[in-house]
Amino acid sequence: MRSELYIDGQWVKPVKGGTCEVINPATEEVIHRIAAATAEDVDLAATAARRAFDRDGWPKLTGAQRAGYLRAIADGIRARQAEIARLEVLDNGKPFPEADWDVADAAGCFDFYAGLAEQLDNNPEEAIALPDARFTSKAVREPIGVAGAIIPWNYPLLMAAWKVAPALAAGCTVVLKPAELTSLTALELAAVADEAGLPAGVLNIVTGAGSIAGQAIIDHRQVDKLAFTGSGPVGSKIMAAAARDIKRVSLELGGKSPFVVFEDADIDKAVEWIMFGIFWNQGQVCSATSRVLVHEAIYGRLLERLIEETNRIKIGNGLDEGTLLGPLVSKRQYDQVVAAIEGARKAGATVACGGTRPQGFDRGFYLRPTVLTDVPLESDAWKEEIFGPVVCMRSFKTEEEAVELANDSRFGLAAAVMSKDDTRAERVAAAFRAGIVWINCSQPTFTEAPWGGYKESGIGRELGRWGLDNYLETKQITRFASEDPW
Ligand code: TXE
Repeated sequence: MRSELYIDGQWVKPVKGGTCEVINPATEEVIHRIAAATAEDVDLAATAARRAFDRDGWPKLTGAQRAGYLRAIADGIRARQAEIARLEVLDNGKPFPEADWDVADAAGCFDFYAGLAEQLDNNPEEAIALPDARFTSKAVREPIGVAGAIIPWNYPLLMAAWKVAPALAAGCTVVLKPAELTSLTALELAAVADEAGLPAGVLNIVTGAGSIAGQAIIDHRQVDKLAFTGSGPVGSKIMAAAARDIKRVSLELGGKSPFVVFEDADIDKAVEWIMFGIFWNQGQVCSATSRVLVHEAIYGRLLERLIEETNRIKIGNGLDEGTLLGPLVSKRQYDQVVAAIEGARKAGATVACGGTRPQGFDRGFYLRPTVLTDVPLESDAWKEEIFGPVVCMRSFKTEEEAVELANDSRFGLAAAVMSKDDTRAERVAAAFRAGIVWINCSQPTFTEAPWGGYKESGIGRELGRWGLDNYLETKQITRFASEDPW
């Protein structure tokens, strides 16, 4: 396990020497200490990234040359996939197969953006038709500069990949701050990049507190673009900092995503997707479908099956074979989710199952997966992100009512619909006010497809070619091409 900062191609101790604890959420043990960066370290990182961008020529490489580094990083991740996945489990608590999947996805993300970096070489210019024949004009894409990326703890390596891969592909250099709770695999990413021969200063990783190291990144004048995934309140701070310095900004914030199940849906399949949609990663998923709306004709039967299956979920240490639900990431997150369940109960909701620590677990931030019914529409449980394995269930009578309830939220990250009637499913998908819509499933995520939210769920899109756009400027070059004087 690494503990130092990775700045300008070197492993260094933080200037002020601070550290923070790494706690295994399955055992509550302190398993390691990592560097706690301060503004001084962030300044070194941002200065190195600036130099790598302005003088050392990272943006001047061809897309194919940058793609070579990205592919080497992808290969480096895959070469140590099991080891990195194990670290992810120790740090975050998620079941090993999910961590393994995340690591494979992170490698795939670097491969995907390698392909897009190559395409930048093939198609760098777009001719623009002008109404005045004496002029010709073209638009070219260029990297923004130094990107400051700040990521959360729910998908530690994958979120790093979602930011670093497109930024490097575009020709930006990066200062990345992982979440203080889960920094181990981001440091491994730095090690992999170092082994891949990535030039010094192109990728810098600073670990530490959000209010100190994170704040220093968003305030730094050498940082041109901020990319953030995390909570709404911090997203607002980042947007305010970006507004002050006119930094480019992309934000992926929380959600309270609906899942509408019509009466013609297969109940067993619906139950499977509902469970995947809210219990995967212990429900600590920004796009979790945490509000489930079921047609009244099947509500009773579906609820019964859901409770039965939920009570069967195998809870345990993420490293144990067969574990489907691990601990929540931290004591704070556990307390927050338990408080949300308590709040729901006080507001009049029924805890149909779960809501307590599982029996036999006296250590670790374990919580039984929870199904809430009778959740009042005005309650926090229905309206606010809980970010834990807690689903709110409700029935509806008509399609119109379902869509209205689904869209009645200040968030708009994801939404799902299940019906055998394709026309209806498409109609509802079109009516959802959300950036990601799933039909007959919930959560499948592809690097190729745009990811991001409507309303308070964020701004901008990650992944796919849209993710590359986040790190590119557009320049017009217009030439006076006439012999006549102006
Ligand atoms: O998030 P924070 P937290 C939601 C979820 C969760 C809640 C709180 O509801 O319960 O947020 O989680 C860095 N300047 N999501 O407190 O604080 C911080 O160090 C710059 C949804 O962990 O937003 C970390 O790296 N950076 C979300 C990152 O921001 C700052 C995933 C996220 O932490 C900063 C995670 C500052 N002033 C939580 N303060 C999703 N959309 O998936 C903090 N940070």
